[in-house]
Amino acid sequence: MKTVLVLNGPNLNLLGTREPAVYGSQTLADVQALCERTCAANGLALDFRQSNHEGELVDWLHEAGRLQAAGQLAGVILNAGAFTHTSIALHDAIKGTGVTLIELHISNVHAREEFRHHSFISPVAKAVMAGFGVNGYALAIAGLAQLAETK
Ligand code: CA2
Repeated sequence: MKTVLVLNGPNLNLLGTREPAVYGSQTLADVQALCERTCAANGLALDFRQSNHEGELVDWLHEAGRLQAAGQLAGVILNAGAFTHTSIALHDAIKGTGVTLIELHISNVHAREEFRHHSFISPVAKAVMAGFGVNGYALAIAGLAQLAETK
């Protein structure tokens, strides 16, 4: 059974505590439970993580590249939070590992402030998901499962 690695970046540990109009009222633990159910329904295992530190996310992407090369990983779903709009290091890590990655945002970043419109992740992502609320995590897992099947 292949694994899906779901990586969450800075401040996503605060999900459900503030800004419910933008991000909804579910917590990151609720999102993890949703991902567990969706992975199980698609015959996949789940590895779900969150970090506020850019370097830790880079290290996890390197680990993902090794696991994918070994045939153990279906791919990565990355909500890089605000690092989406700033991080050349994450761009380089995704490009350098060649990992299959879906960029995910809970909100529709293109309908928000101008500074959220640019992403360093999109050019190196297989696909981009934004604006479906936390249900986007389930949709991204289903998409990754289909990609893995057609390989
Ligand atoms: O829409 C998304 O998923 C974002 O990646 C969320 C990031 C934001 O910087 C991106 O532009 C879009 C922010 C995550 C912080 O989430 C919080 C949730 C509740 C309370 C405070 C922060």
